[in-house]
Amino acid sequence: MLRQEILQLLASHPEKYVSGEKISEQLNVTRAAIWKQIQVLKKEGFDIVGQTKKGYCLLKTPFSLNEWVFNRALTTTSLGQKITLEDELESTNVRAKELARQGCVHGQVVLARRQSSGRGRLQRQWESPRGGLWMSVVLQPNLSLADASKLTLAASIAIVDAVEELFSLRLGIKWPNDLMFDGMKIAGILGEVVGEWNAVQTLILGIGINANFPSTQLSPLFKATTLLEVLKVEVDLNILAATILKHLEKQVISLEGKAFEELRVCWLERAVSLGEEVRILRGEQVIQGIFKGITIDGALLLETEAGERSFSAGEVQLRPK
Ligand code: BTX
Repeated sequence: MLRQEILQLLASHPEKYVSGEKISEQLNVTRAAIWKQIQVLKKEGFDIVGQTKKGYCLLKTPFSLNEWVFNRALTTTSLGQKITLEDELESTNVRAKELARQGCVHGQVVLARRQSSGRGRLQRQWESPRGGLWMSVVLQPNLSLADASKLTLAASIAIVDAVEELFSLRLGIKWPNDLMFDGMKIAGILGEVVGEWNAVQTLILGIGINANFPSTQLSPLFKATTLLEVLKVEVDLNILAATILKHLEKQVISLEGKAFEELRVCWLERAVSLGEEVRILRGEQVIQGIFKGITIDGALLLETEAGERSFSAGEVQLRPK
């Protein structure tokens, strides 16, 4: 596509002007056609300056999701090699499931700039305004159904590590897989198995990060924050997505190598409320105890007056005391 070729050419001359004549010769198109495409790129958020005698210079790429910028940031070998990017989707998990049923590849990524009906766990709603990172990854790893919950643990670790690498910001994981900053939710993960696991072995990993918007755009009932509020600057969603995928790919590979105990330890190092008194809600029932850690499958270990008990993520909710 001509636009991508123009970008490629400009990006290969960082901070330099490339003349319209040179672009026109190399890409075999008219200068008017180039000018037209440059206007479209500017609308997409590319900061390109044009000077009559010098030509065009690419100053900055957009922070909003853009396929070309995302591909340039990607360093993985399996995750994100194929992507679907839409301006708006009902839910990236729903689209990823459709693609999985049609037989898409391991590592297919679905991205949307906003979701009209984003979902959380247990059919809860996930508010997804423009400016967030709403992404689903289709995983067909060499693991069994029993190990599906380990992949959501791996995703939490990947998000913490990516945010720390890019912004030197340390998030905490609230069991089972909410990402917190200062007691407020900043990201969430929704893992869903598609079809018969043993036949197709597919897990959709939905990742939602409150990034470039203020938390006033979310319901005031949520205890939520965003990267924009914490960092005071907007972040490049393409680099954020690519860095999460890099860390996730590393985790998936080590899980396939059966490094389960390493994963548990990594998760515990990033967890919040560990060793603290917490409440577990099971329907109407409230169980109190000390949060001791997690099992190899991600179940929560609670030390209660009646001894140690374990709870799986599907059945209970964790509340700090
Ligand atoms: P969860 O069930 O742990 O959290 C959902 C709860 O979090 C809601 O009931 C609400 O109280 C609160 N909440 C809703 N929206 C937000 C928000 N933006 N920030 C903070 N708190 C919020 C967490 O579920 C899993 C979320 C996964 C979202 C991703 S986005 C990409 C993919 N597509 C999709 O539909 N879901 C996933």
